[in-house]
Amino acid sequence: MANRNATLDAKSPVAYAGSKAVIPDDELVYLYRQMLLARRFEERCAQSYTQAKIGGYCHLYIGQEANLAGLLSALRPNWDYVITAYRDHVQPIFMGTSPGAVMAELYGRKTGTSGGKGGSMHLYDPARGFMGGWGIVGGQIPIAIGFAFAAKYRNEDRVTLCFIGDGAVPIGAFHESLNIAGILRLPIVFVIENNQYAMGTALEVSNAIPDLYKHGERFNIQSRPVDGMDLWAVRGAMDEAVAAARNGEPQLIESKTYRFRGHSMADAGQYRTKEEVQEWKQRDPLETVGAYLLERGLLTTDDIDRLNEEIRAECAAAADFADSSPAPTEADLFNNVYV
Ligand SMILES: Cc1ncc(C[n+]2csc(CCOP(=O)(O)OP(=O)(O)O)c2C)c(N)n1
Repeated sequence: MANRNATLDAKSPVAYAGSKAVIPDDELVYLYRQMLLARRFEERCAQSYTQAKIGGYCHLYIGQEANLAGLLSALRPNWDYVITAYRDHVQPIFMGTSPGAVMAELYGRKTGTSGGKGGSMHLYDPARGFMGGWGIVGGQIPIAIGFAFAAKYRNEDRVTLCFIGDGAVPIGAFHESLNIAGILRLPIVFVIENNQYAMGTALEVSNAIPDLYKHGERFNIQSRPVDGMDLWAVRGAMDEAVAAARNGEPQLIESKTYRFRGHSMADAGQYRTKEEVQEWKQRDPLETVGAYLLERGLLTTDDIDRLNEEIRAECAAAADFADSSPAPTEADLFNNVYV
């Protein structure tokens, strides 16, 4: 269970101070490796996109890895449901989907998670509980309600984690879905990943209530903000939220975070200053967790170098696998289609 420090006063900008005790040492090393894998995988995607191996849209998760590890590690593997929008490469990898299958999907190959017909925004691995990346802003939220309702209806104690961008909060489906979750007391955790921008639109331009967690309170959903650059804080908040959701109490977390790269590979980032990006990079979650592991003697710099080497090789192998995989055939066009 989480160690909640100080206060749960929802008005404080960061409700959880993030006690280090929420993550045991051996798990922390594992989570650091998963965060490194997410970062290096996305960097490999950027390279493949530049080489025109990946077509269409490509949204990278770089900078937000404390959310990935803090949220997903609080769930039951191969049991709980996870659903997100289009920034979706790293969640299935964290949940056990092979990086090769994810990269193959990005390359549009038959060996991809959606047979090469979904691409970057439509990864899918239901066997592991990953119920998809979805391209329509806010479109995943009513679908998440369906999973949470099904779990409750079938008397299964599965929790649904629904990732939501700050840009999806003004969308009607967000409010309708929270209302239903509040009425039916669904086992769901909504996580608003507030990375400050929806494409080039800053939070305060598109949201009348910039404290996004407050929307949950309107629907009788326990809600709190958390420092999304702090792995321990995210995990502490999520441990509590998951325990409550499994008891039939819907939950909402607003995680304040930042994406270091553009909205997508095609974004030149004219809407924010270099200084602002640099400021957030000072709080790079990989640096913070890495420094802590070194300081505690849980890893050495040699260990970290070796890990990086290993992971780079894993990502290069994923790209080779994608590159050498066949494209879908003409006949595949008619598979998985309702006629
Ligand atoms: C209904 C709808 N409107 C517009 C778009 C175009 N669009 C794609 S991403 C995006 C911004 C969403 O930002 P946010 O929800 O904050 O997520 P982030 O990209 O920051 O992860 C928009 C407007 C869309 N995909 N769907």
